[in-house]
Amino acid sequence: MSYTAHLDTFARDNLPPRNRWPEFLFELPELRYPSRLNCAAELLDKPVTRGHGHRVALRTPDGECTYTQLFTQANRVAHVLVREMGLKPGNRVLLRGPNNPIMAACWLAVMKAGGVCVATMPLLRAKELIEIVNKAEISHALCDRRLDAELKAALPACPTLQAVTYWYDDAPDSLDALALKQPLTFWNAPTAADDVALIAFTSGTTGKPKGTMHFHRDVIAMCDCFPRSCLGASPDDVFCGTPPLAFTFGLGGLLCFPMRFGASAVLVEKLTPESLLETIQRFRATVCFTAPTMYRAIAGLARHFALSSLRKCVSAGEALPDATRQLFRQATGIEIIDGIGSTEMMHIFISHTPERVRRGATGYAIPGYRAAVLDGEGTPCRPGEVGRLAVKGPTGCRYLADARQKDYVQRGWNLTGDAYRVDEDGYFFYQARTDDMIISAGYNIAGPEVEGALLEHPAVAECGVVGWPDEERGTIVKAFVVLKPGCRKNGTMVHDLQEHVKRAIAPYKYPRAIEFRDALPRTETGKLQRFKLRQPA
Ligand code: 3UK
Repeated sequence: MSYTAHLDTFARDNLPPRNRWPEFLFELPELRYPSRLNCAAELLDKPVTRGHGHRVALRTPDGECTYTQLFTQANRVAHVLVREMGLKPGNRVLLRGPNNPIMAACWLAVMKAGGVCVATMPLLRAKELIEIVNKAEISHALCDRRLDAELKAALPACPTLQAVTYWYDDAPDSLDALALKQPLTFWNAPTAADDVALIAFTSGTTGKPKGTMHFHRDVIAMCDCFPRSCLGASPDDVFCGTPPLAFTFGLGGLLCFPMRFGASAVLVEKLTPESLLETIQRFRATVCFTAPTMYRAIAGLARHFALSSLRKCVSAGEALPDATRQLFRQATGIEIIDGIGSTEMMHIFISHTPERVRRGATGYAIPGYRAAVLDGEGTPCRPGEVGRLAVKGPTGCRYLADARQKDYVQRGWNLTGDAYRVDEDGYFFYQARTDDMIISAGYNIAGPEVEGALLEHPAVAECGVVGWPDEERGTIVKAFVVLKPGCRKNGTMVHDLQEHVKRAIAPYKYPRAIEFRDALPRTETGKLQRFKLRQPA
């Protein structure tokens, strides 16, 4: 067995068998890491010891924090974990809080102490927490006092969870108080590059959540791929955006990427379209990470704000409709950078620079990754043919003790569950989630294409398109539409929207049924929950 700093080897013991791992690629010289690597030492200690400590790392509406301040806070929390809470390297630590500097310091502290971080979405309920705690055999928790209710409700059903500390709290045994008593420096756990650093649970729209395991080297690899090749980040960048740090999209975009480049991140606990725009204006943010629906919402409000600092806007989580791309460019002059990533792959693997955008495409396999579209037998499709997206690179899927490993990883490829086609130049075009392809009267129809057509209609604010059971036709295309304020929900509107779609794309794809809604069901990560639309109200 190779070297590990973990005394508790649960994570390593529960990795999938080697023959079920995807193939990993480390062709780029910058992706060859030493065999001992602690990602927090890399992201935090290095800038401080190299004289960068006085620079701002995190900004919030209440103040800012330098790299040195974040370093000392993370060191103190690491001491609390080890001295006061008895953490042994390899123990799993639940982290629960909104996006703020304490949450960031706690994440870095767990890395420093050699713990395995399991960050959870702030809105998770006791039932979901119980599943995660028991699956990952979590022993320790750091939790924002304001989010304690669901954790407390979960505790009786979580026998492994022995040590819980709260922050944002006046109690004498709060994390805030305990941290104050600790030394300012900490001896980092000498983790192996392939020691598990975090277990990220999939946002999972259906079924039991899956824990995806990522190594210390994976955290650094995600920083050395997408932000290098597509963002061109620099120390003067100010990152902002909406995804929770518990979502790997947010962990990268709002913590690890800025730190890897010596830049700063604005952390705000709750963002609406207006407050995101205010944040960009107030902090002169240069880079923004959020989901397509947010770009659509802020495009309509952008003219009321001074956004001249903004340089790069990254969209991920679900497909970016072309109508949203156009709307946003007209409003701000900025070409959105679309990118597909997944919790299994940790971050983005297909994307593009603003200069190399291609209409309708997510982009090309970014340096470090390879991508292909495969048919049912696993052979590459011809350009233009729709098949299953397959990727490999420096990161990849390793589920925590889960038989579904064999579905995601086949013949060394990671299969994301997305239907894609690729053109002759290697640009990948999203069609739908593989299970969301609508088969109606023998035709394959991709819901997102119909959504894209509907979004070009001036009355449509948001929409979702699914297959709907129909006695005569088996399945029909049905659209759920949220209209813009002041638009009438009536038969004329239905007819108008249908005719609009027939003109925009192949007429057989038009929605035979349209239902108006006030809002659409979405996950905390901004994804449309199509399965909820499919359940008759
Ligand atoms: C879908 C997209 C089309 C796609 C994620 C960036 O979304 C992230 O991770 P999840 O595990 O979901 C993965 C699935 O979401 N998707 C994401 N981005 C796009 N579909 N175009 C896109 N640009 O179905 C994928 O398989 O929640 C995104 C970085 C880190 C992430 N975890």
